[in-house]
Amino acid sequence: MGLVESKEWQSLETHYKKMKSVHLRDLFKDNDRFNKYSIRLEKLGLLFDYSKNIIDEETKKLLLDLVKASDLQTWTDKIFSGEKINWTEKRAVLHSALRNMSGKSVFVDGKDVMIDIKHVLAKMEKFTDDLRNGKWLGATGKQIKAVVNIGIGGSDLGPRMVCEALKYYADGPAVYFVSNVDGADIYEVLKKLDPETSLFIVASKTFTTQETMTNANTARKWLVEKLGENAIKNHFVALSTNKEKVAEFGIDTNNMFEFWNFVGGRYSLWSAIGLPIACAVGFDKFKELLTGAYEMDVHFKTAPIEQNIPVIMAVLGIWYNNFFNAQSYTVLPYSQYLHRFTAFLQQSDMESNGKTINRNGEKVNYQTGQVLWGEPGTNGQHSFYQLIHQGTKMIPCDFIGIVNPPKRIGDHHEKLLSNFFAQPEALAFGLTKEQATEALKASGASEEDIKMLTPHKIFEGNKPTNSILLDELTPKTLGALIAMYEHKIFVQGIIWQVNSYDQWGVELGKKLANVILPELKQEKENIHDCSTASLIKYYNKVKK
Ligand code: G6Q
Repeated sequence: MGLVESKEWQSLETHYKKMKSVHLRDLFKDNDRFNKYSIRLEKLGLLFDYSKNIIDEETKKLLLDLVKASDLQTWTDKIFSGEKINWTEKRAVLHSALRNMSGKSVFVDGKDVMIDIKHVLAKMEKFTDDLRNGKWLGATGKQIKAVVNIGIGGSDLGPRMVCEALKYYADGPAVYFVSNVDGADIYEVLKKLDPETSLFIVASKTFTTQETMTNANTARKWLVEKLGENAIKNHFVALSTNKEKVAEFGIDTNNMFEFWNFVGGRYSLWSAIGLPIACAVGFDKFKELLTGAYEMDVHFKTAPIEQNIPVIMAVLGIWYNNFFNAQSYTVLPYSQYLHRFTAFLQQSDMESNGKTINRNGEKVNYQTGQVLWGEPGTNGQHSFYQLIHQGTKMIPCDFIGIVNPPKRIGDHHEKLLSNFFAQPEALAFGLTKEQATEALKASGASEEDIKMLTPHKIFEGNKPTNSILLDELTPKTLGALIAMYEHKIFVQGIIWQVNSYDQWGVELGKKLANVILPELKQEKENIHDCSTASLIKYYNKVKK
Protein backbone atom coordinates (compact mmCIF):
# COMPACT_ATOMS: atom_id res chain seq x y z
CA MET A 1 0.00 0.00 0.00
CA GLY A 2 1.26 3.48 -0.88
CA LEU A 3 1.95 6.16 1.71
CA VAL A 4 -1.04 8.28 0.75
CA GLU A 5 -3.35 5.29 0.90
CA SER A 6 -2.15 4.25 4.37
CA LYS A 7 -4.58 4.65 7.23
CA GLU A 8 -2.14 6.94 9.08
CA TRP A 9 -1.99 9.34 6.12
CA GLN A 10 -5.73 9.18 5.59
CA SER A 11 -6.36 10.00 9.25
CA LEU A 12 -4.13 13.03 8.89
CA GLU A 13 -6.05 14.12 5.77
CA THR A 14 -9.31 13.96 7.72
CA HIS A 15 -7.81 15.71 10.73
CA TYR A 16 -6.37 18.45 8.51
CA LYS A 17 -9.90 19.39 7.39
CA LYS A 18 -10.60 20.31 11.01
CA MET A 19 -7.25 21.93 11.79
CA LYS A 20 -7.13 24.17 8.71
CA SER A 21 -9.66 26.49 10.29
CA VAL A 22 -8.15 26.47 13.78
CA HIS A 23 -6.29 29.63 14.83
CA LEU A 24 -3.22 29.79 17.06
CA ARG A 25 -5.07 32.42 19.08
CA ASP A 26 -7.54 29.72 20.10
CA LEU A 27 -4.92 27.09 20.68
CA PHE A 28 -3.12 29.47 23.05
CA LYS A 29 -6.15 29.71 25.29
CA ASP A 30 -4.40 26.74 26.85
CA ASN A 31 -1.87 28.42 29.12
CA ASP A 32 0.15 25.28 29.45
CA ARG A 33 0.84 25.07 25.74
CA PHE A 34 4.50 26.02 26.01
CA ASN A 35 5.12 23.27 28.56
CA LYS A 36 3.32 20.74 26.41
CA TYR A 37 5.06 21.63 23.17
CA SER A 38 8.67 22.41 24.01
CA ILE A 39 11.73 20.28 24.61
CA ARG A 40 14.81 21.29 26.58
CA LEU A 41 18.10 19.44 26.16
CA GLU A 42 19.86 20.26 29.40
CA LYS A 43 23.20 18.76 28.46
CA LEU A 44 23.48 20.80 25.29
CA GLY A 45 21.83 24.00 26.51
CA LEU A 46 19.23 23.87 23.75
CA LEU A 47 15.55 24.74 23.91
CA PHE A 48 13.11 23.82 21.15
CA ASP A 49 9.71 25.52 21.35
CA TYR A 50 7.20 24.23 18.85
CA SER A 51 4.08 25.49 20.60
CA LYS A 52 3.40 28.09 17.88
CA ASN A 53 2.40 25.41 15.38
CA ILE A 54 -1.10 24.64 14.20
CA ILE A 55 -1.31 21.39 16.05
CA ASP A 56 -3.16 19.92 19.01
CA GLU A 57 -2.75 16.67 20.91
CA GLU A 58 -4.56 14.75 18.21
CA THR A 59 -2.34 16.19 15.47
CA LYS A 60 0.74 15.19 17.41
CA LYS A 61 -0.59 11.69 17.96
CA LEU A 62 -1.50 11.22 14.30
CA LEU A 63 1.83 12.57 13.08
CA LEU A 64 3.67 10.24 15.43
CA ASP A 65 1.51 7.35 14.21
CA LEU A 66 2.90 8.13 10.77
CA VAL A 67 6.41 7.90 12.21
CA LYS A 68 5.63 4.55 13.82
CA ALA A 69 4.21 3.22 10.55
CA SER A 70 7.37 4.29 8.72
CA ASP A 71 9.42 1.86 10.80
CA LEU A 72 11.78 4.68 11.75
CA GLN A 73 13.40 2.69 14.55
CA THR A 74 14.57 -0.03 12.16
CA TRP A 75 15.92 2.54 9.71
CA THR A 76 17.70 4.39 12.51
CA ASP A 77 19.37 1.16 13.57
CA LYS A 78 20.34 0.56 9.95
CA ILE A 79 21.89 3.97 9.32
CA PHE A 80 23.91 4.00 12.55
CA SER A 81 25.13 0.44 12.14
CA GLY A 82 26.50 0.92 8.65
CA GLU A 83 23.90 -0.88 6.54
CA LYS A 84 23.96 0.25 2.91
CA ILE A 85 20.81 2.34 3.03
CA ASN A 86 21.96 4.47 0.07
CA TRP A 87 20.74 1.73 -2.24
CA THR A 88 21.28 3.45 -5.59
CA GLU A 89 24.98 3.88 -4.86
CA LYS A 90 25.18 0.74 -2.70
CA ARG A 91 26.78 2.70 0.12
CA ALA A 92 26.52 2.95 3.88
CA VAL A 93 25.67 6.38 5.29
CA LEU A 94 27.94 6.87 8.23
CA HIS A 95 28.56 10.52 8.99
CA SER A 96 27.55 9.52 12.53
CA ALA A 97 30.65 7.30 12.75
CA LEU A 98 32.86 10.33 12.14
CA ARG A 99 31.69 11.78 15.46
CA ASN A 100 31.14 8.52 17.28
CA MET A 101 32.46 9.09 20.81
CA SER A 102 30.94 5.94 22.25
CA GLY A 103 34.11 3.91 21.94
CA LYS A 104 32.12 1.26 20.07
CA SER A 105 33.09 -0.18 16.68
CA VAL A 106 31.07 0.40 13.52
CA PHE A 107 31.41 -2.14 10.72
CA VAL A 108 31.12 -1.80 6.96
CA ASP A 109 31.77 -4.95 4.92
CA GLY A 110 33.21 -6.59 8.02
CA LYS A 111 35.72 -3.81 8.64
CA ASP A 112 35.70 -1.56 11.72
CA VAL A 113 35.62 1.91 10.17
CA MET A 114 36.48 3.54 13.50
CA ILE A 115 40.11 2.47 13.09
CA ASP A 116 40.60 4.53 9.90
CA ILE A 117 38.48 7.40 11.26
CA LYS A 118 40.65 7.69 14.37
CA HIS A 119 43.79 7.45 12.29
CA VAL A 120 42.73 10.36 10.05
CA LEU A 121 41.62 12.42 13.06
CA ALA A 122 45.08 11.95 14.61
CA LYS A 123 46.70 13.00 11.33
CA MET A 124 44.47 16.08 11.18
CA GLU A 125 45.40 16.95 14.75
CA LYS A 126 49.13 16.71 14.08
CA PHE A 127 48.87 18.72 10.88
CA THR A 128 46.75 21.51 12.35
CA ASP A 129 48.91 21.73 15.48
CA ASP A 130 52.05 21.96 13.34
CA LEU A 131 50.50 24.51 11.03
CA ARG A 132 49.21 26.70 13.84
CA ASN A 133 52.43 26.43 15.88
CA GLY A 134 54.69 27.26 12.98
CA LYS A 135 56.24 23.79 12.71
CA TRP A 136 54.83 23.29 9.23
CA LEU A 137 56.50 25.93 7.13
CA GLY A 138 56.26 27.17 3.57
CA ALA A 139 58.99 26.30 1.05
CA THR A 140 60.99 29.41 1.92
CA GLY A 141 60.82 28.74 5.67
CA LYS A 142 58.00 31.14 6.50
CA GLN A 143 55.01 30.35 8.71
CA ILE A 144 51.68 29.77 6.95
CA LYS A 145 49.34 32.72 7.48
CA ALA A 146 46.57 31.95 5.01
CA VAL A 147 44.77 28.72 4.20
CA VAL A 148 42.63 28.49 1.07
CA ASN A 149 40.03 25.75 0.83
CA ILE A 150 39.31 24.89 -2.79
CA GLY A 151 36.15 22.79 -3.04
CA ILE A 152 32.50 23.05 -4.02
CA GLY A 153 29.11 21.79 -2.81
CA GLY A 154 29.60 19.45 0.11
CA SER A 155 33.33 20.13 0.03
CA ASP A 156 32.71 23.82 0.62
CA LEU A 157 29.37 24.72 2.21
CA GLY A 158 29.80 22.87 5.51
CA PRO A 159 33.33 23.97 6.45
CA ARG A 160 32.65 27.47 5.13
CA MET A 161 29.49 27.80 7.27
CA VAL A 162 31.23 26.44 10.38
CA CYS A 163 34.28 28.70 9.93
CA GLU A 164 31.92 31.68 9.80
CA ALA A 165 29.89 30.44 12.77
CA LEU A 166 33.00 29.95 14.90
CA LYS A 167 34.83 33.06 13.74
CA TYR A 168 34.84 34.38 17.30
CA TYR A 169 37.07 31.46 18.30
CA ALA A 170 39.37 31.69 15.25
CA ASP A 171 42.97 32.14 16.32
CA GLY A 172 44.81 30.33 13.53
CA PRO A 173 45.72 31.33 9.98
CA ALA A 174 43.13 33.26 7.98
CA VAL A 175 40.91 30.81 6.10
CA TYR A 176 39.54 31.58 2.63
CA PHE A 177 37.15 29.58 0.50
CA VAL A 178 37.14 29.34 -3.27
CA SER A 179 34.35 27.34 -4.87
CA ASN A 180 33.02 28.96 -8.05
CA VAL A 181 34.59 28.07 -11.38
CA ASP A 182 34.11 31.73 -12.26
CA GLY A 183 37.73 32.89 -12.34
CA ALA A 184 36.69 35.93 -10.32
CA ASP A 185 36.49 33.78 -7.20
CA ILE A 186 40.09 32.58 -7.18
CA TYR A 187 41.39 35.83 -8.66
CA GLU A 188 39.99 37.89 -5.79
CA VAL A 189 41.47 35.55 -3.19
CA LEU A 190 44.89 35.12 -4.80
CA LYS A 191 45.40 38.85 -5.07
CA LYS A 192 45.33 39.10 -1.27
CA LEU A 193 47.89 36.33 -0.75
CA ASP A 194 51.61 35.92 -0.48
CA PRO A 195 52.61 32.54 -1.97
CA GLU A 196 55.33 32.07 0.63
CA THR A 197 52.81 32.11 3.48
CA SER A 198 49.79 30.47 1.82
CA LEU A 199 48.59 26.88 1.90
CA PHE A 200 45.95 25.37 -0.40
CA ILE A 201 43.60 22.63 0.71
CA VAL A 202 42.16 20.90 -2.33
CA ALA A 203 38.93 19.39 -1.02
CA SER A 204 37.22 16.96 -3.34
CA LYS A 205 35.78 13.56 -2.57
CA THR A 206 36.19 12.43 -6.17
CA PHE A 207 39.08 14.73 -7.14
CA THR A 208 37.49 15.04 -10.57
CA THR A 209 35.01 17.89 -10.03
CA GLN A 210 35.49 20.41 -12.83
CA GLU A 211 35.17 23.56 -10.71
CA THR A 212 37.54 22.36 -8.02
CA MET A 213 40.17 20.95 -10.34
CA THR A 214 40.12 24.12 -12.45
CA ASN A 215 40.62 26.30 -9.38
CA ALA A 216 43.25 23.94 -7.97
CA ASN A 217 45.20 24.03 -11.24
CA THR A 218 45.07 27.82 -11.31
CA ALA A 219 46.34 27.96 -7.71
CA ARG A 220 49.06 25.43 -8.52
CA LYS A 221 50.21 27.44 -11.54
CA TRP A 222 50.25 30.65 -9.47
CA LEU A 223 52.37 29.03 -6.77
CA VAL A 224 54.77 27.24 -9.11
CA GLU A 225 55.38 30.44 -11.10
CA LYS A 226 56.46 32.18 -7.90
CA LEU A 227 58.13 29.40 -5.90
CA GLY A 228 58.83 26.54 -8.32
CA GLU A 229 57.56 22.97 -8.59
CA ASN A 230 59.32 21.82 -5.42
CA ALA A 231 57.20 24.14 -3.30
CA ILE A 232 54.03 22.13 -3.92
CA LYS A 233 54.67 19.71 -1.05
CA ASN A 234 54.77 22.56 1.47
CA HIS A 235 51.82 24.48 0.05
CA PHE A 236 49.24 21.89 -1.08
CA VAL A 237 47.31 19.27 0.84
CA ALA A 238 44.35 17.22 -0.35
CA LEU A 239 41.13 15.98 1.24
CA SER A 240 39.80 13.12 -0.81
CA THR A 241 38.75 9.51 -1.24
CA ASN A 242 40.77 9.25 -4.47
CA LYS A 243 44.47 8.61 -3.84
CA GLU A 244 45.37 8.05 -7.51
CA LYS A 245 43.93 11.36 -8.67
CA VAL A 246 45.59 13.22 -5.79
CA ALA A 247 48.96 11.77 -6.79
CA GLU A 248 48.27 12.55 -10.48
CA PHE A 249 47.64 16.18 -9.55
CA GLY A 250 51.07 16.29 -7.94
CA ILE A 251 50.15 16.33 -4.26
CA ASP A 252 52.23 14.02 -2.09
CA THR A 253 49.79 11.38 -0.79
CA ASN A 254 51.39 11.81 2.65
CA ASN A 255 49.72 15.20 2.53
CA MET A 256 46.36 13.67 1.79
CA PHE A 257 43.64 13.36 4.42
CA GLU A 258 41.39 10.52 3.53
CA PHE A 259 37.69 10.00 3.85
CA TRP A 260 35.43 7.31 2.49
CA ASN A 261 32.48 6.56 0.27
CA PHE A 262 30.23 6.11 3.30
CA VAL A 263 30.50 9.88 3.86
CA GLY A 264 28.14 11.84 1.61
CA GLY A 265 29.47 15.19 0.39
CA ARG A 266 26.81 17.25 2.16
CA TYR A 267 27.40 15.31 5.39
CA SER A 268 31.19 15.51 5.22
CA LEU A 269 32.13 18.48 7.40
CA TRP A 270 32.73 15.99 10.24
CA SER A 271 35.41 14.21 8.17
CA ALA A 272 38.75 15.38 6.76
CA ILE A 273 36.62 17.95 4.91
CA GLY A 274 36.53 19.75 8.27
CA LEU A 275 40.29 20.42 8.07
CA PRO A 276 39.92 24.16 7.37
CA ILE A 277 37.76 24.39 10.52
CA ALA A 278 40.50 22.78 12.59
CA CYS A 279 43.08 25.12 10.99
CA ALA A 280 41.00 28.15 11.97
CA VAL A 281 39.92 27.27 15.52
CA GLY A 282 42.27 24.45 16.49
CA PHE A 283 41.76 20.72 16.66
CA ASP A 284 40.31 20.74 20.20
CA LYS A 285 37.45 22.94 19.11
CA PHE A 286 36.90 20.78 16.04
CA LYS A 287 36.61 17.83 18.43
CA GLU A 288 34.05 19.77 20.49
CA LEU A 289 32.03 20.28 17.31
CA LEU A 290 32.06 16.50 16.80
CA THR A 291 31.10 15.97 20.44
CA GLY A 292 28.07 18.24 20.12
CA ALA A 293 26.92 16.33 17.06
CA TYR A 294 27.50 13.04 18.86
CA GLU A 295 25.33 14.18 21.75
CA MET A 296 22.56 15.07 19.33
CA ASP A 297 22.99 11.60 17.79
CA VAL A 298 22.47 10.11 21.23
CA HIS A 299 19.36 12.25 21.78
CA PHE A 300 17.98 11.22 18.40
CA LYS A 301 18.66 7.54 18.96
CA THR A 302 17.40 7.31 22.51
CA ALA A 303 14.69 9.91 23.16
CA PRO A 304 11.11 8.66 22.74
CA ILE A 305 9.55 10.07 19.58
CA GLU A 306 7.23 12.35 21.61
CA GLN A 307 10.31 14.07 23.05
CA ASN A 308 12.62 13.74 20.07
CA ILE A 309 13.48 17.10 18.50
CA PRO A 310 14.50 15.93 15.01
CA VAL A 311 11.42 13.68 14.81
CA ILE A 312 9.09 16.50 15.85
CA MET A 313 10.75 18.90 13.41
CA ALA A 314 10.42 16.34 10.63
CA VAL A 315 6.73 15.67 11.14
CA LEU A 316 5.90 19.36 11.47
CA GLY A 317 7.62 19.88 8.13
CA ILE A 318 5.51 17.10 6.64
CA TRP A 319 2.34 18.49 8.24
CA TYR A 320 2.75 21.78 6.38
CA ASN A 321 4.39 20.45 3.21
CA ASN A 322 1.94 17.65 2.58
CA PHE A 323 -1.30 18.69 4.24
CA PHE A 324 -1.31 22.49 4.29
CA ASN A 325 0.49 22.47 0.90
CA ALA A 326 3.07 25.00 2.10
CA GLN A 327 5.43 25.65 -0.81
CA SER A 328 8.53 26.45 1.23
CA TYR A 329 9.91 27.06 4.69
CA THR A 330 12.51 29.41 6.12
CA VAL A 331 15.36 29.13 8.58
CA LEU A 332 16.05 32.49 10.17
CA PRO A 333 19.10 32.66 12.42
CA TYR A 334 19.23 35.68 14.72
CA SER A 335 23.01 35.53 14.77
CA GLN A 336 25.41 37.09 12.32
CA TYR A 337 27.78 34.22 13.02
CA LEU A 338 25.17 31.88 11.54
CA HIS A 339 24.79 33.91 8.37
CA ARG A 340 25.74 30.94 6.14
CA PHE A 341 23.64 28.44 8.09
CA THR A 342 20.60 28.55 5.82
CA ALA A 343 22.74 28.34 2.67
CA PHE A 344 24.37 25.24 4.14
CA LEU A 345 21.00 23.72 5.05
CA GLN A 346 19.64 24.38 1.58
CA GLN A 347 22.05 21.81 0.24
CA SER A 348 21.60 19.30 3.07
CA ASP A 349 17.83 19.43 2.87
CA MET A 350 17.04 19.97 -0.79
CA GLU A 351 19.78 17.74 -2.22
CA SER A 352 18.78 14.99 0.20
CA ASN A 353 15.03 14.96 -0.16
CA GLY A 354 14.50 16.53 -3.58
CA LYS A 355 13.55 13.11 -4.95
CA THR A 356 10.63 11.65 -6.92
CA ILE A 357 11.26 7.91 -6.88
CA ASN A 358 10.45 5.80 -3.84
CA ARG A 359 12.06 2.67 -2.46
CA ASN A 360 10.07 0.49 -4.87
CA GLY A 361 11.40 2.42 -7.84
CA GLU A 362 8.02 4.07 -8.40
CA LYS A 363 7.14 7.71 -8.85
CA VAL A 364 5.66 9.14 -5.66
CA ASN A 365 2.16 10.67 -5.67
CA TYR A 366 2.86 13.18 -2.89
CA GLN A 367 5.18 16.13 -2.34
CA THR A 368 8.68 15.34 -1.04
CA GLY A 369 11.58 17.76 -0.26
CA GLN A 370 10.84 21.09 1.34
CA VAL A 371 12.03 24.25 -0.40
CA LEU A 372 14.19 26.03 2.14
CA TRP A 373 15.39 29.62 2.17
CA GLY A 374 16.19 32.45 4.54
CA GLU A 375 18.62 35.07 5.72
CA PRO A 376 19.78 36.10 9.15
CA GLY A 377 17.40 38.24 11.20
CA THR A 378 17.01 41.15 11.43
CA ASN A 379 18.14 41.69 7.84
CA GLY A 380 15.29 39.52 6.61
CA GLN A 381 12.78 41.61 8.54
CA HIS A 382 13.60 44.58 6.34
CA SER A 383 13.17 42.48 3.27
CA PHE A 384 11.04 39.39 2.73
CA TYR A 385 9.21 39.13 6.08
CA GLN A 386 6.42 41.25 4.58
CA LEU A 387 5.40 38.30 2.45
CA ILE A 388 5.50 35.93 5.41
CA HIS A 389 3.31 38.25 7.49
CA GLN A 390 0.80 39.40 4.90
CA GLY A 391 1.33 37.46 1.68
CA THR A 392 -0.99 34.76 0.39
CA LYS A 393 1.36 31.86 1.12
CA MET A 394 1.93 29.91 4.28
CA ILE A 395 5.65 29.87 5.06
CA PRO A 396 6.55 28.06 8.29
CA CYS A 397 9.70 29.45 9.89
CA ASP A 398 12.44 28.20 12.18
CA PHE A 399 13.77 31.03 14.32
CA ILE A 400 17.22 30.38 15.81
CA GLY A 401 18.52 32.57 18.64
CA ILE A 402 21.49 32.62 21.01
CA VAL A 403 20.92 33.56 24.67
CA ASN A 404 24.53 34.46 25.50
CA PRO A 405 26.39 35.68 22.44
CA PRO A 406 30.15 35.09 22.27
CA LYS A 407 30.63 38.85 22.59
CA ARG A 408 28.28 41.47 24.03
CA ILE A 409 28.50 44.95 22.56
CA GLY A 410 26.37 47.57 24.34
CA ASP A 411 22.71 46.63 24.06
CA HIS A 412 22.96 45.15 20.56
CA HIS A 413 22.04 41.71 21.76
CA GLU A 414 18.90 42.73 23.64
CA LYS A 415 17.77 44.60 20.54
CA LEU A 416 18.48 41.58 18.37
CA LEU A 417 16.65 39.20 20.68
CA SER A 418 13.68 41.48 21.17
CA ASN A 419 13.15 41.01 17.44
CA PHE A 420 13.70 37.28 17.77
CA PHE A 421 10.89 37.08 20.33
CA ALA A 422 8.60 39.63 18.70
CA GLN A 423 8.45 38.17 15.21
CA PRO A 424 7.12 34.68 16.02
CA GLU A 425 4.62 36.31 18.38
CA ALA A 426 3.37 38.63 15.66
CA LEU A 427 3.31 35.83 13.10
CA ALA A 428 1.23 33.64 15.40
CA PHE A 429 -1.25 36.14 16.76
CA GLY A 430 -1.34 38.87 14.11
CA LEU A 431 -3.44 41.99 14.53
CA THR A 432 -7.24 41.78 14.41
CA LYS A 433 -9.51 44.27 12.66
CA GLU A 434 -10.46 45.73 16.02
CA GLN A 435 -6.85 46.14 17.09
CA ALA A 436 -5.92 47.68 13.73
CA THR A 437 -8.82 50.17 13.93
CA GLU A 438 -7.98 51.08 17.52
CA ALA A 439 -4.34 51.73 16.60
CA LEU A 440 -5.39 53.96 13.70
CA LYS A 441 -7.81 55.89 15.91
CA ALA A 442 -5.09 56.36 18.51
CA SER A 443 -2.78 57.76 15.84
CA GLY A 444 -5.40 60.43 15.06
CA ALA A 445 -6.25 59.12 11.56
CA SER A 446 -9.40 60.50 9.90
CA GLU A 447 -12.53 58.33 9.56
CA GLU A 448 -11.89 58.13 5.84
CA ASP A 449 -8.27 56.98 6.33
CA ILE A 450 -9.29 54.48 9.00
CA LYS A 451 -11.70 52.90 6.51
CA MET A 452 -9.15 52.85 3.71
CA LEU A 453 -6.20 51.68 5.84
CA THR A 454 -7.77 49.10 8.14
CA PRO A 455 -7.71 46.14 5.70
CA HIS A 456 -4.02 46.81 5.00
CA LYS A 457 -3.18 46.95 8.70
CA ILE A 458 -4.78 43.63 9.59
CA PHE A 459 -2.40 40.76 10.20
CA GLU A 460 -4.20 37.45 10.03
CA GLY A 461 -1.56 35.69 12.10
CA ASN A 462 -1.70 31.90 12.40
CA LYS A 463 1.70 31.62 10.76
CA PRO A 464 3.52 28.64 12.27
CA THR A 465 7.02 28.94 13.72
CA ASN A 466 9.54 26.96 15.74
CA SER A 467 11.85 28.82 18.11
CA ILE A 468 15.23 27.27 18.76
CA LEU A 469 17.33 28.84 21.51
CA LEU A 470 20.94 27.91 22.16
CA ASP A 471 22.21 29.00 25.58
CA GLU A 472 25.52 29.75 23.85
CA LEU A 473 27.03 29.48 20.40
CA THR A 474 30.00 27.19 20.93
CA PRO A 475 31.58 24.50 18.74
CA LYS A 476 29.59 21.97 20.75
CA THR A 477 26.17 23.59 20.42
CA LEU A 478 26.83 24.29 16.75
CA GLY A 479 27.64 20.62 16.18
CA ALA A 480 24.39 19.68 17.89
CA LEU A 481 22.37 22.18 15.86
CA ILE A 482 23.72 20.87 12.55
CA ALA A 483 23.16 17.23 13.54
CA MET A 484 19.62 18.10 14.63
CA TYR A 485 18.77 19.22 11.09
CA GLU A 486 20.61 16.23 9.59
CA HIS A 487 18.36 13.89 11.54
CA LYS A 488 15.25 15.89 10.65
CA ILE A 489 16.12 15.34 6.99
CA PHE A 490 16.70 11.63 7.60
CA VAL A 491 13.31 11.16 9.29
CA GLN A 492 11.52 12.95 6.46
CA GLY A 493 13.31 10.81 3.87
CA ILE A 494 12.18 7.67 5.71
CA ILE A 495 8.56 8.83 5.88
CA TRP A 496 8.58 9.90 2.23
CA GLN A 497 10.31 6.60 1.37
CA VAL A 498 13.03 8.21 -0.74
CA ASN A 499 16.80 7.80 -0.83
CA SER A 500 18.07 10.93 0.95
CA TYR A 501 21.69 10.06 0.25
CA ASP A 502 22.14 10.01 -3.51
CA GLN A 503 22.21 13.06 -5.81
CA TRP A 504 21.78 12.09 -9.44
CA GLY A 505 20.68 15.63 -10.28
CA VAL A 506 24.09 16.93 -9.21
CA GLU A 507 25.86 14.21 -11.19
CA LEU A 508 23.91 15.27 -14.29
CA GLY A 509 25.11 18.87 -13.91
CA LYS A 510 28.69 17.60 -13.75
CA LYS A 511 28.26 15.96 -17.18
CA LEU A 512 26.23 18.52 -19.09
CA ALA A 513 28.74 21.36 -19.11
CA ASN A 514 31.41 19.05 -20.51
CA VAL A 515 29.38 18.68 -23.70
CA ILE A 516 29.26 22.43 -24.33
CA LEU A 517 32.77 23.35 -23.19
CA PRO A 518 34.51 22.40 -26.49
CA GLU A 519 31.91 24.43 -28.38
CA LEU A 520 32.87 27.55 -26.43
CA LYS A 521 36.46 26.89 -27.33
CA GLN A 522 35.17 26.46 -30.91
CA GLU A 523 36.69 23.01 -31.13
CA LYS A 524 33.45 21.19 -31.85
CA GLU A 525 29.87 21.76 -32.90
CA ASN A 526 26.88 19.91 -31.49
CA ILE A 527 23.19 19.89 -32.21
CA HIS A 528 21.10 21.85 -29.73
CA ASP A 529 17.65 23.36 -29.58
CA CYS A 530 17.48 26.73 -31.36
CA SER A 531 17.64 28.71 -28.10
CA THR A 532 20.79 27.02 -26.75
CA ALA A 533 22.42 27.02 -30.20
CA SER A 534 21.74 30.74 -30.69
CA LEU A 535 23.02 31.62 -27.23
CA ILE A 536 26.28 29.76 -27.86
CA LYS A 537 26.58 31.41 -31.29
CA TYR A 538 25.99 34.83 -29.73
CA TYR A 539 28.65 34.16 -27.09
CA ASN A 540 31.21 33.09 -29.69
CA LYS A 541 30.47 36.17 -31.79
CA VAL A 542 30.64 38.74 -28.99
CA LYS A 543 33.48 37.30 -26.94
CA LYS A 544 36.72 39.28 -27.06
C1 G6Q B 1 27.04 16.48 -1.95
C2 G6Q B 1 27.15 16.42 -3.39
C3 G6Q B 1 27.96 17.53 -4.00
C4 G6Q B 1 29.47 17.33 -3.88
C5 G6Q B 1 30.16 18.30 -4.82
C6 G6Q B 1 31.65 18.21 -4.74
O1 G6Q B 1 26.44 15.69 -1.27
O2 G6Q B 1 27.56 15.17 -3.78
O3 G6Q B 1 27.62 18.79 -3.52
O4 G6Q B 1 29.88 17.52 -2.57
O5 G6Q B 1 29.72 18.08 -6.11
O6 G6Q B 1 32.09 16.92 -5.06
P1 G6Q B 1 33.56 16.50 -4.80
O7 G6Q B 1 33.84 16.57 -3.33
O8 G6Q B 1 33.71 15.11 -5.33
O9 G6Q B 1 34.45 17.47 -5.53
